[in-house]
Formats: sequence, structure tokens, C-alpha cells
Amino acid sequence: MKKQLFTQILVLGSLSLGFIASSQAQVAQVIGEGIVRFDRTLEARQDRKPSFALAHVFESFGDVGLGSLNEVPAYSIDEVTGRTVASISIDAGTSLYGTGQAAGPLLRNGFVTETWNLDAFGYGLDAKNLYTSHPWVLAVRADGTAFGVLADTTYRCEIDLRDGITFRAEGGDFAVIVIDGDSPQDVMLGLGVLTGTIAMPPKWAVGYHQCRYSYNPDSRVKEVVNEFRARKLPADVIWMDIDYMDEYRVFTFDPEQFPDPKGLNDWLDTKGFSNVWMIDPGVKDEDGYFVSDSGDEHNAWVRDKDGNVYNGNVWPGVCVFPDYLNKDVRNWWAGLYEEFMAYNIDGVWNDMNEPAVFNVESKTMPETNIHRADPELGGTDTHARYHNVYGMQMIRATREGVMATNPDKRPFVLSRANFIGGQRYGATWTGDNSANWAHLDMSIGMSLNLSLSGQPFVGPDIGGFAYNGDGELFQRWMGFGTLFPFSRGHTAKGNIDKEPWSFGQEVEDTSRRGLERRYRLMPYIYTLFKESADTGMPIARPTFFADPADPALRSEDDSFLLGAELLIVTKATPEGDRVSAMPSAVDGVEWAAFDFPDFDSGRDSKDEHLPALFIRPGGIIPTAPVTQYFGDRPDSRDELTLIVHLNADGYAKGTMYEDEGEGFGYLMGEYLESSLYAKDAGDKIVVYVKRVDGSISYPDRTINARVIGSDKPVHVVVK
Ligand code: MIG
Repeated sequence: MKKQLFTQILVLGSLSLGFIASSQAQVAQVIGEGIVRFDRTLEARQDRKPSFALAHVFESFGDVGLGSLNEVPAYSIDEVTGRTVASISIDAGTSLYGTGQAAGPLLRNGFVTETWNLDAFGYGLDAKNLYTSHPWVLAVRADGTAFGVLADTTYRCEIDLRDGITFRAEGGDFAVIVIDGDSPQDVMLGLGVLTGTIAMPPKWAVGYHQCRYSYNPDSRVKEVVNEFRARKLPADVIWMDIDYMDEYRVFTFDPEQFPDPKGLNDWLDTKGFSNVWMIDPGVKDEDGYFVSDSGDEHNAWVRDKDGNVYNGNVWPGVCVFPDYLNKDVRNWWAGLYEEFMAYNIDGVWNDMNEPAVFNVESKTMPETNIHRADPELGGTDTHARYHNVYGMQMIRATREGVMATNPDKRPFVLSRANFIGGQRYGATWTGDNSANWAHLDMSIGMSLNLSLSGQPFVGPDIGGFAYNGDGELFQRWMGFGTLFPFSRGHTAKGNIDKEPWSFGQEVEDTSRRGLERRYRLMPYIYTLFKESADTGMPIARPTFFADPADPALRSEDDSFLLGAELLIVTKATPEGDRVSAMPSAVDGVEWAAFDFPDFDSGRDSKDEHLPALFIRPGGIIPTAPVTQYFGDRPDSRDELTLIVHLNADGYAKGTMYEDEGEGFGYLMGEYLESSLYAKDAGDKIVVYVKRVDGSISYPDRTINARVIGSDKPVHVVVK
């Protein structure tokens, strides 16, 4: 369908038969396969502001008449608010998703949200705006075909889904981009083309992360790490929150509590732990403090409407704020990481970058503040215009600094504030959630809607950030939280301990099983990261992706898919009594429940606190032996177990991507991509593992296959 449209447009364009637009009429141009960009008028097109969402400038393939398109936004100006309005009507049976970090359920029909990045500690289910902004809606029609709508504006923008799709944005005209697709998956690929994709992370970042506000002093960091290893709880990363700093001055270390950060990081290396350290945007305004002084010299700070350096209060007291919209400032900021990363730092966490400001009702800087944005970004203009991309430009600069310092390593940056397209620079999480059942429940839908908005490397604070919660809540949350793309336990200052062992043996055992599942599934999960880096496909996907035309799946958000093959069915209520809608059987073959029968951890009875796992009919999931961390047991690549579920034709397939897990050799072909096939050959089942791409040699290894529901002998052939 969309291919036809594309060719038709190209023909039109090349014959110059495109219609002639009057300056007052709405215009549309094709910018990609199935992708059309609309402007309210020809003038609006000519004056269009540079896009932050798009990965690069998209030239037009030619104009297109509105009459030939499925979805056309109706533009107007709201006379009361002055906002520019763009509406798209939807047919009955159309389900709406996306809108970024939306509080409440997965299905967004009927909800109103707004893009305005906000420090929203303790947010509720009715939050209108949260930490990140994604003016984007994915619409799935009754027949399972889909389209996506991007309002390409950085300004405050209401997304009203009560009657169709309506964007109401401040700041004047904006383009609307519509992606038309045969399926929601198809639309996600289009979004990947438009807004870019994640970079392949270091493999350690795909492991489990342990955080709290804060692990201090350094001896406490070591204690926690030693517990993980002693208790055989797989984990890869430990996080240093703000208390490591010298009175919250960024790029400094508390001389008493963290006297030797390099020594600490070197010690962590010996334990197989990677480290992530926090850096905030607010710089203490203080003579003699090197960041403050050198920022002064570089004219780095955001200014107020009168041209004075803007001051706001954050952790260190009175602060100044780098103007990340400006290239020279980004370069200066990037340069600060050279010395910092030399402490053997692996990853960086940029927090508070909405930016959060304490002493004001708006919780951020005045909208009248001035940013000296690069001409290509739009030039000097107000904070109202650039507020929603402040965090995104911060992590852009951070990433550049980390890369420049360690050019042979893959950077890992986590950001609290972000904007659609910001997946190009870092991962994101769902901010300061709370330790209660409503938030446990919501963490699934919220992670999925972020995934559907171009942010695949995402997850919540497992266990809940605000408040304590109890062991049962923690146990259930760890059970499925270990399967989110970004998997990190975290909690706020003053709360009880929330490590996997903090609630006693039973909770620890469940946590271990959850963690072991993640590490067993690592070959599969890592393959999904590669797919996402290549194409923009989400890693965690809503269950309706299994069958987009099935109306029963459209509001299902207790379960989710990892990739296309694995369905994870959680129990998201305290009673665990809510029944999840399951994808239908395919030609009579059901999705099959499976588990790892040989948990190392003792109890062999089924753990009711863990989510149930199902494999798609016709799917193959590659798994590995449990490791305690990436790089543990170099020989673990010597063994693989393929979990196979044959479809009605006695056939299954899958794929597997492997590389060194670090560095950029993979960009030069140093990887191994294998096709996995299984086929019922009557008296036996034959499983093929076949190289399709990449230059690294086959590891010498044992490959086992477990065919669900079959007693036939299995024969594995490596080709
Ligand atoms: O105002 O650095 O969302 O994860 O632990 C709180 C302390 C500042 C907010 C982050 C949270 C982090 C905390 N930060």
C-alpha cells in the first residue's frame, strides 16, 4: 500500500505534476516511504523551525495532493490561547498509543497529556506531563494497519486523545509528519528512519543495575557489591548517586567518603562490576570552583531575559546552568569528561535536566530565559522554545565528551529528561515513581509507551523510588523488572534497604531467579538490542504486536513481549488475580509456557512470584548458561540452548547476534549473525544454526535445543 503511494508521488514529483499551492492552503510533501510531512501553509513551510526530533534534514521527494492521503491533519489557530492546532480524526476501533512517558494505562484513547519536561517526584496516575516529551501518537486501526503522527515542535504541546488526535502547541506553526504503515511494527520502523535509533550499548549495560540514593561512603558500595557476589545474584553495574560529590559540586568527589574514586572503580572491575556516576546540569555558582570558573570563562551559562546570568537553586545551593543549545558550550561541557572519565568511570547518569530548579513554583527556569542556540538548531530564542530539548542537548554533549575520552568504548548515558529522538544519545527511565501497586502496574504500560515513542532502552525504578513498600511488592516487581530493557533497582534517600536480599530469603530467591532468567536470555535480549539499534524496533513491545488485528489485545498491559518470540505475563495486582488477554493460537498451536527447569538456586517448585514465560508458535529463543556478569566465564559462549516451539507446519525460526559486547569492531564486521531454523523431519527434529553475516569465527561450542512439547530426538546442525 505505502510502496504504491511512494512510487506514485515520485512519478508526480518528477513530472512536476504536483499541484500548485496557494500561500494560504495546507501543503504536504513526501519525505520517505509512506511518510508525509504537512505544513499549515506554504509560508509555514518556508519558515519552518529546525527539527530536534528528526535524525537529519529530510528533503522532500515532491508535493502530494491531500486528496490522495489516508490521514490529513486539519490545522487551525485557537483564538483564545493562540496555540496552533492540528487534528486528525480516527475511525471507530482505532487504538492510540505512544505520547511518550504517559501515566496511566497503555491504551491512551480518552487521555490528555502535555509535553513539558517536569521534575515530578511522587507523580500520580493522572500526571499530565512528566520528565520527557514525545509529541507522537501511534494509531492502530481496527484491521491492524497503523499510522503514526509526529507534531514536530519543541514547544509546550497538548496531546488530546479524547476525540481523535489533536495537538495544540505554543510557539506558532509546526509541521505534522504522518507515517502510514501496514502494521504498528511498520510504523515503528518509519519512526526509526525519522528520529534515529539507539547506538549499540556496551553489553554490561544490558545486565542488571543496582542503584540507590545513595550508596555512600565507598565502603558501602563495596559491601553491596560483595553481597551480590557472595549470594550469587547476577548483576553488572553499581551506581553512584549525588552523595559521592563534594557538596554536590559536579565533577568533584567527597574527600572523606570517596577519597579514591579510581581505586574504587578499579576494585569494582576486579569484581566484574561496571560503574555509573551521576552528573547534574546545575553548577554551583562559586568563585574558585573549577567548573564554575571555567564556565564563566567560556560564557557557558543560560541568561535571563535581561541578559544576566540566570541563577536557580538546586542541590549545591545557588547554581548556574550550561546552555547546551550552544555548540561551544556543548564542547566545553564535553571536555569536562576527559578528567572525570580518567577515574575509570564507565557510564554517566545525567539527572535533574528538565532542568529542575528548587526555589520556584514552576520547578524549572523562567520561560523568558534566553538560549544562544546554534543557527542550525534555530538560533537565539527563549526557554519556552528550548525547554523540552534542554536535557536532550545535555546528554548529546555528555555523550560526545565520553566518546572523545574513550573512543574505543561504547558510551552509556542515562538521562532523566529527554525528547523524542533523544534515544540517539542515551537511555531513559521513568523517573521518581513510588513503591506501591499502582506504580508497579503502571511501570509496564509506561515503559511500553516510551518504547512505542522511540525510546527502547527504558525501564522503571524497580521496587519504586519514593516510599518503602513491602517485600511482596518488591518480590513481584523484581520478578518482571529483571526483564525490562533497562533493568535497575533504585530507591530514595531515607528509605529502607532495597537490595534483593533486604526482605529475607524468599524474596531473595525470587530475585535470583528473575536475574538468572535475564542472564540466560542474554543472547536473545542482546540480539533485540541490535535489531533496535539497526531499525528502531522496540525491545519491549505491547502484547498486541503479536496480533495487531485482535481487539482483545489492544488494552492488555499486564503482559508484554520481549522481541517477537517471548511473551511475559505478569501478575500486576496484589492478589495476582487479573487475567491477561493471550494472543490466539496460530493454526491451532498455542503460545507455549516454558521455564528454565534447572534453577541453580535451590527450590524447584514453580515460583508464583515470577511472571509466566511463553514462546510464540514458530519461534526460537537462544539462551545461555547463567553468568554472574558480562565477562564472567569467558567459556559461557561455549554453550547455547535454543528453546524451540514448532508451528503447525512443524517449523520454527529465530535469529541471533553476537559480538564482543564492547568497542566498535562490530561496525567493521566483527560480529556473528546466525539464522536459527528448526524443522520436524518425522522421526527427529533438526535444528540448523547458520551463519548469515559477520566475520568472527564460530566459537567452538555445544549447542543444545529444547523443543517444547516434543519427545523426538533433536539433531543440531551448525552450517
Ligand atoms: O531531587 O540524585 O530521579 O533517581 O536518586 C532528587 C538523587 C534528585 C532524582 C532522581 C533520582 C535520584 C535523585 N534525584
